[in-house]
Amino acid sequence: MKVVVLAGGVGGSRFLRGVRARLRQELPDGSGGTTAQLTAVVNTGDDLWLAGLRITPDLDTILYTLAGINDTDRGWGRVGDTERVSAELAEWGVGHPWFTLGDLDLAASIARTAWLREGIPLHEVATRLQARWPLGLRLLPATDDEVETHVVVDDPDHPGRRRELHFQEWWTRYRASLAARAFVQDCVDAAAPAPGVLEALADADVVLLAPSNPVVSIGTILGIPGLRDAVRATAAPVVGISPIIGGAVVRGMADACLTAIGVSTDAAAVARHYGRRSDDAVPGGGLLDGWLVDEVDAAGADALTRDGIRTRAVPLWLRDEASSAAVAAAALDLAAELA
Ligand code: GDP
Ligand code: FO1
Ligand code: CA
Repeated sequence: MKVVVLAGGVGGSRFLRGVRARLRQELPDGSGGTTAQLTAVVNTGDDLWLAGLRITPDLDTILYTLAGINDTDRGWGRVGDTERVSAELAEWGVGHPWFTLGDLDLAASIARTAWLREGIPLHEVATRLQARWPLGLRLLPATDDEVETHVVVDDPDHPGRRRELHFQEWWTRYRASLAARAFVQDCVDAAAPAPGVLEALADADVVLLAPSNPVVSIGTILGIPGLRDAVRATAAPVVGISPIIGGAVVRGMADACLTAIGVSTDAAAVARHYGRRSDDAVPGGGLLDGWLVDEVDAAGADALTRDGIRTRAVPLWLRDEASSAAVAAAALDLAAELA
């Protein structure tokens, strides 16, 4: 069985850990792995250049989490990392005071940048970085091209004027406190899905939308030309998992992103934003055959099912590998019903 998951960083990695565990239980290969093939198509809109290095937060968060070496308290970077190099760079004013990279994390970015400078495309760089750990899945960037998410805000220094800043500055420096007027995918028109992405979607038996940020993670992946159409065209059922539980985000500031695009922070509203797959009225065309909501949101499930998105309510808290595997099992069961 071939499973493809569209994913952002934290929600994506928590969910992927469960999908991997579930596939190992359901389709064991006899030596602790699985006969299934799991591919994650990962958001690259958060990526940035910093101190001459290419930083890829969502790819790295998934890499470290699935390798079991992530810093769970902080939510990014590697466990037990030190920040000696960043402190030294700060003395020279290199980098941003609001964005600190650990030393081991910097090493990964130095390796990545060295390979990129040799002309090796990002998907191949990602393959090299992940080869070091037996991840049990394939991590693919959504695109090899530099398509960075920018946020249009009211300029805090010049009232009445607008300013465009990198998503990472809006998120990390301003903690999404500046009202977002729009999200822009810089240079998206010239971009293409990374090699392997369209093939994985076309060959998939199941496509899952992780409980990731619907705007700046899943929305950014789907904005790469050709990608949304490939999800719509796959013969596989497409099932999404709600990142919203009981009208609130579980972690992070995705509510600020949803508000900016006029979608309420509500599990059913996010499903309607993605749209029923056969619905051409949704901008870009609808995506979903199935949708998982948390039990506290069960009241809205029947209405969504009547509207053509088959919806199930199960506990959606990804507390640990077991709870995440249970969510993955529910998603795969729903997909099997829809196949
Ligand atoms: P980021 O790239 O690090 O911002 O992470 P993602 O885009 O992958 O995911 C962010 C989303 O994950 C947030 O909107 C959270 O609500 C969601 N999320 C985090 N933990 C959980 C969880 O335990 N359950 C569910 N359903 N969603 C979660
Ligand atoms: N988030 C922060 O809030 N502050 C940081 O200093 C920071 C550093 C950082 C370094 C590497 C990395 O891969 C991620 C990092 N993050 C940091 C997290 C990241 O900026 C965001 O949470 C995501 O990009 C949003 O999904
Ligand atoms: Ca992200």
